[in-house]
Amino acid sequence: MRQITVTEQLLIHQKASPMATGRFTRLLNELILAAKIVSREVNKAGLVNILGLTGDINIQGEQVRKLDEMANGIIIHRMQRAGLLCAMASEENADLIEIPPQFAHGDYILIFDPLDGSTNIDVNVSIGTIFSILRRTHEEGPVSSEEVLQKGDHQVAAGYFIYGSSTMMVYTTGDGVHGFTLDPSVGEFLLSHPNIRIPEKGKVYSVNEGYWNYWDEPTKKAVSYFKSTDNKKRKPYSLRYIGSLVSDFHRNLLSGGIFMYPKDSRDPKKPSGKLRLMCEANPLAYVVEQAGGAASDGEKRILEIEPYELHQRTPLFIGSKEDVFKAVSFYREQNA
Ligand code: P6P
Repeated sequence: MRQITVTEQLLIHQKASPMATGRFTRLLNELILAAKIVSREVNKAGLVNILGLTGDINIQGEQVRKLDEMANGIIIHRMQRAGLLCAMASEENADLIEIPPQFAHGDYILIFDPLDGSTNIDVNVSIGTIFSILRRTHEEGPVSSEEVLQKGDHQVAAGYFIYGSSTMMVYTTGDGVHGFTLDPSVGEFLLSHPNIRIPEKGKVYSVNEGYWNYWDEPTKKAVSYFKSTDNKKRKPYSLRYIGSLVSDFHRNLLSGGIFMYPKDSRDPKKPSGKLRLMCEANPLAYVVEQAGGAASDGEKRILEIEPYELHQRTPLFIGSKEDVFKAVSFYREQNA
């Protein structure tokens, strides 16, 4: 197959959307450069002493691992100099990240999780970078928090990089979902998965069943449904849970299935579950809907949630449309 680079694909999209300008293409290419550098560091992590903990605790109250910090620093350094952003927000940083005055500014906002799945770093399980791109709502001046706290339906683009057996980039700009695989010999992401469509219904469910005793009834009914049989017509789903959101999501996007991170009663400070709306749920919800799937918090589409706080969390049911609708039906029953 003729090799198509991301740049070519973006230019095709740019031609198709008169609104798109070369600036957006440049923005995505800057992010790709940052991801290539992160990929290089992740892939040699075992050889250089950058595994393990830094001893710091991030805004999420999680221990910061050296690769987390490194990835966060690389992305911030590169994207501050891209001349296309007016602000950034990272899962690792409590507040908005300003663009220093000495660098050119643009009207895009980048929200990202620099290295999701970081607890898996030291055991060589695939991890990833998740990104969401918004456009500011005011013309100029300092970026206000309400310009950043836009609902997921307003995203201009979203996607992720997955650092696994190969490094891939999967993204959408509202014109379908496309997957690219990094060819390290030329340092280019080449189109490997054009127009990804998630199967309407899967055979896999992904959830941490260890939290069973902390779940509410609708969650228990949903999980019980996926593992049950029904007078032999319906076989149970298989449980696949890597504990790395990007990896679990990517497998289900390509092969079908549902990923669930419901709310649970373990931590009263986190009543809505562990995953973050702005830098995890929103970007993956945009990708999955563009691929024909669905994403819900149990009551509404993830992309309809009006954010009130940069690091707010949300329950997440995401994947094949029929499976998500089935899971959500148990919440609807409860609220009926
Ligand atoms: P648990 C990784 O820390 C992460 O944020 C996601 O990548 C992953 O899906 C989830 O947490 C796993 O959480 O509570 O099942 O260990």
